[in-house]
Amino acid sequence: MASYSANMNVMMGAARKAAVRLKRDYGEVDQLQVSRKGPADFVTAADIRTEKILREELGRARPDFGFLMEESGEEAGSDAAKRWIVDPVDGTTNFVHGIAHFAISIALEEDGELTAGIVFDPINELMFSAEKGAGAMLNDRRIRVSARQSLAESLFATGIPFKGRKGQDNFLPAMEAVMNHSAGIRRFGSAALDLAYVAAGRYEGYWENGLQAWDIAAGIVLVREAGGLVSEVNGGSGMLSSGSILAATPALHGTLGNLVRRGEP
Ligand code: 2AM
Ligand code: CA
Repeated sequence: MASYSANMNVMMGAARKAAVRLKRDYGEVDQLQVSRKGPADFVTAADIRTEKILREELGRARPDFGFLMEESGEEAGSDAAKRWIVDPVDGTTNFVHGIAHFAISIALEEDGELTAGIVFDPINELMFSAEKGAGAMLNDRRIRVSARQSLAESLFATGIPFKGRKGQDNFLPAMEAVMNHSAGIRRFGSAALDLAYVAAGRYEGYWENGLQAWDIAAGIVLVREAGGLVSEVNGGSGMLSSGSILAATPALHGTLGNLVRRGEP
């Protein structure tokens, strides 16, 4: 049996509790597809409901910690050094469209450093978790990044810019370079799960720009604890503030960075 710290148990418990209602809501999205108003408002309500449950559960267990949450923003705690970074539903567009690929993401930041993270896919019951120094797990089993070395056999994930997200002029050349040298590119629509999949060795790497701190905070801990490397696309370390991320196995992080930045490996 895997054993977890008290904070990890708090995070996993909160996610499992919030997931009960979220799954029920997801089951109703399908029926809403046909209604004229569509599911968007309903999903916003589900998002807010999920965040409220997470806020209550985490706040009850750790009353001193602060929060950074997608829907309700920043909330200072009496312990200024600790805060939860929470995305109630990462992959909202999938949720709206009845595609079962989304997750609850919770990270713990202590003294400005990410120390723990969980990404929970409630439909497939996949609990990805990691704590600094303790490794990364998927449903109580240890996970590691992929050992694949060959770029030609490697699979990468990315996020395709949408609705004119700014500053992404370089996306098409980057994608062209990666597709010309790798086994393929996937775009599944949840940054948190993309990072969890890198941690679990499913993708060799992942890059995306224009994200928010709550999309990636937990996934960063997962990839690092699974033995992978995480930086901004330009190589810097300010992922949470810039929303730029490049995560990969140690063997391929430099190569993926080269492909994305300058079009060759
Ligand atoms: P979300 O589902 O919580 O919105 C997909 O490319 C990733 O981008 C998802 O993790 C998604 O998170 C995030 N995302 C979606 N809309 C966004 C926006 N307007 N700004 C930043 N990130 C966004
Ligand atoms: Ca998100």
